[in-house]
Amino acid sequence: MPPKTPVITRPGPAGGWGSVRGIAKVAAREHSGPGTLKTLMEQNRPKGFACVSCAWTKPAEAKLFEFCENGAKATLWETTPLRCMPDFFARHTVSELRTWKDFDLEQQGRLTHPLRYDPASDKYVPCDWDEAFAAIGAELRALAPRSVVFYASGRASLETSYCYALLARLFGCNNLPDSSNMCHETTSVALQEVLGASAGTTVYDDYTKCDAMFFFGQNPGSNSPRFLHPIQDAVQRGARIVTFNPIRERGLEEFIDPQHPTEMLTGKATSISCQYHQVKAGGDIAAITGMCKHLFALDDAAQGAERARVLDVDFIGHHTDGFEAFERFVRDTSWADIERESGLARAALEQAADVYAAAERAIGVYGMGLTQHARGFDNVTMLVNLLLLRGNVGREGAGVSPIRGHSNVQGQRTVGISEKPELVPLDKLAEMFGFEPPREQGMTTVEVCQGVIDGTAKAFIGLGGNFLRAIPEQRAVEEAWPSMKLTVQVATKLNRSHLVNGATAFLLPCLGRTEEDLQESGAQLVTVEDTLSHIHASAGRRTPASEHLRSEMAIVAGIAKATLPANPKVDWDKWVGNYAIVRDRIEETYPDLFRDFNGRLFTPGGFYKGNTARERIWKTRSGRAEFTVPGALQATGFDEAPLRFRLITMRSNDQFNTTIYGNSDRLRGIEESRDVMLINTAEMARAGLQAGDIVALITDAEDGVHREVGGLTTVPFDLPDGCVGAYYPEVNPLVPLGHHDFASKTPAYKSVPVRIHKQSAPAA
Ligand SMILES: Nc1nc2c(c(=O)[nH]1)N[C@H]1C(S)=C(S)[C@@H](COP(=O)(O)OP(=O)(O)OC[C@H]3O[C@@H](n4cnc5c(=O)[nH]c(N)nc54)[C@H](O)[C@@H]3O)O[C@H]1N2
Ligand SMILES: Nc1nc2c(c(=O)[nH]1)N[C@H]1C(S)=C(S)[C@@H](COP(=O)(O)OP(=O)(O)OC[C@H]3O[C@@H](n4cnc5c(=O)[nH]c(N)nc54)[C@H](O)[C@@H]3O)O[C@H]1N2
Ligand SMILES: [Mo]
Repeated sequence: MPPKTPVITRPGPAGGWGSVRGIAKVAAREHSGPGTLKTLMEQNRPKGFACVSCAWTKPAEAKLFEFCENGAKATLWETTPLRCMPDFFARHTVSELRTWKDFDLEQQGRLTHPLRYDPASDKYVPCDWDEAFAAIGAELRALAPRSVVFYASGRASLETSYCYALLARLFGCNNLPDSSNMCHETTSVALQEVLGASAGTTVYDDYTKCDAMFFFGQNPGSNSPRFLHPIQDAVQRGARIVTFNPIRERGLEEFIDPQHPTEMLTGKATSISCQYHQVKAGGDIAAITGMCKHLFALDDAAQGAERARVLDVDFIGHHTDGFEAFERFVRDTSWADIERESGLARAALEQAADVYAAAERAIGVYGMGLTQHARGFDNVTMLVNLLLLRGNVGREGAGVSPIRGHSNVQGQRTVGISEKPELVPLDKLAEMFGFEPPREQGMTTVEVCQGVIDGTAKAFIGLGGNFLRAIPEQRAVEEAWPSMKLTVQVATKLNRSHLVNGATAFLLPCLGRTEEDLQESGAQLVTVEDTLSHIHASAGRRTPASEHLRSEMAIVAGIAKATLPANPKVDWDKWVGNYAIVRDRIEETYPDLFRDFNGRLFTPGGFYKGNTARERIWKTRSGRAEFTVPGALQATGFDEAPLRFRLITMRSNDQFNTTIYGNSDRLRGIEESRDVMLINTAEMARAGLQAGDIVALITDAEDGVHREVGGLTTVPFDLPDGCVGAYYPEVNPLVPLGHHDFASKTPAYKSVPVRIHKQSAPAA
């Protein structure tokens, strides 16, 4: 079958009627009933539930509808009346389902029964919960702890996450990778190193006070749309937004607030960015070096004219380390190198630096455009360098602001889901629960993939997520996966990762966050941490999708009880009966972060976990904030070569990670098909291509592995030279496992070296 032809349109502003239509389409497809609006109204509100979509904060003063297009889609996705029942699995073998599209799998609706994989019939068959737990426990007990992986995808609550991490450690390993290892691990490692705190330093109030925001590779229009409100407010009070992004993302250009009647009726959009710099993928280190170079020039001039300094010399002198080396690096780097590596003109970078120099308070915002590179660490620390030059860390209205992805991904790390034992208070756990916690490093996501390929990983427990779709080196990992002894997936809907199984395999359906979680002491609350480090309670109220579902907490406890020897200090049944007891344990483990945890659950806007860097307490090696000299000017980790392109893997506003809601990338004007390759017209000519040509992308790496994804339609698109774009997760087989950030091992999904192979001309 020839690939479906994409339809190219002129995209409207972010928000507006387009977003309302987007919600309506998903509502129709999910057969949402009238009760759903009631559920939506409870989203992100005090006493309601925390959105299952992104990690943007839930402000103290909620809007009438404190949800966005994508949050609504995520809720409708979870609350669908469609059900994926045992009879469905009786009709389809697992091999057959493996040929289905991701979209069609999830479209079957919510999973309803615990299922065991039966290799004889190649089908999933229903089983009891107790039977499942007993079998999982027996398999686990027979395995060496370090061969077992406990993956988490970033949604499970703080309570469940704490217990999950404890389960792994009581079992004997630190193999606790999570989706963060493919996402913001770069942030956790880099900010910890240079600021001594692994999370962003801003709070909501800072957005209302800043004079400028610098956006590096974060796309709020698609990925955190509620963030557009404070951005719009900031613009309207005169703050300036400067964006660095290879793609002109609509949400950073124009926004119509869908909750503002006049804006909706008049179609009057707010212009967002005052400057938009289409940096080359991987060109941010050079771009920021250029900005810093101009700041030094401005500062030299100010000193010459005896005007106020441009650099915050006081801050630099009292609070930072490594300034001289950094200054030398910037002064020694030539504009020619900066222009070549960033793809931006000197004048453009000077303009960006002028806005920065004029802003008394500036925030640096970033996302996957910085973290998912071979030199992601240098990307992040360069942004910090820029902020440090003018003392923009630890001050009101200023700071560094990574925007996290999954709704509780930051929180999972906070309460112990980490493969890095040094980040976890192991001595405290030892004392609380009377055991000797494992001290050796656990596996990151990349190391898990390697472990599956080389046979050292023998069991995989997935607390949510779609691991096999989200990872790099997808084909080799998928091929090796069945040689594992045990695979267990805890999920709400069927996905690809459930269709490739170990010798023993279970698919365990869980409650979603919108659903009432009834336990012995009554309906339970859970908690999550947002990207601004605020902790919120979340209460589901809907009737569960099936009476056979269990909460994630109960499933983790079920596995734990069946696997671990009895421990009088860990009463799993009591904990499941009342999650408040687990919160007490969390508070006992992390007394500084979770003081009076149960008492502060309903603090408007959540309660703040705190951040030492925000208080200018630097828990770094030098005891100061660190300036860092990057290892190279470009972040791609590979050399230029003729007709070698940098592939940017993209998300659309009609997907949440591997969940594809539909084929409409409305904000980029690409409709009907996701099987596309975006490229600019000059590069198209250089590569001998025409619009509509069907092409394959082939990874341009000299490691002897052939990686290819074909059937992509060539679409002319405004991208920088040398770059092509295609959708995640479809092109994940192209990403080599070894292509990751050198410091954090976050896969370098935003610059994959590829060649283009023309397969055929467009169908007439
Ligand atoms: N609707 C929706 N919302 C989501 C998600 C989703 O899939 N769909 N996923 C959630 C998750 S888990 C996450 S982590 C976040 C992700 O949210 P973001 O951090 O926004 O991630 P991406 O959209 O992958 O990439 C961000 C931007 O980086 C740009 N970019 C690519 N390469 C470069 C570069 O080299 N330099 C610069 N400066 N920019 C670059 C891209 O053009 C894109 O606009 O969103 C969360 N929210
Ligand atoms: N090429 C490329 N690859 C990427 C990225 C990229 O930008 N480019 N981004 C990376 C990033 S940032 C991330 S975070 C990862 C995402 O990787 P994952 O977090 O592993 O993947 P998701 O697609 O978010 O997982 C979706 C599945 O989660 C399950 N689920 C949904 N809700 C719940 C729930 O409440 N409980 C449980 N137990 N299960 C639930 C459903 O079964 C659903 O199918 O992908 C990474 N991969
Ligand atoms: Mo993410």
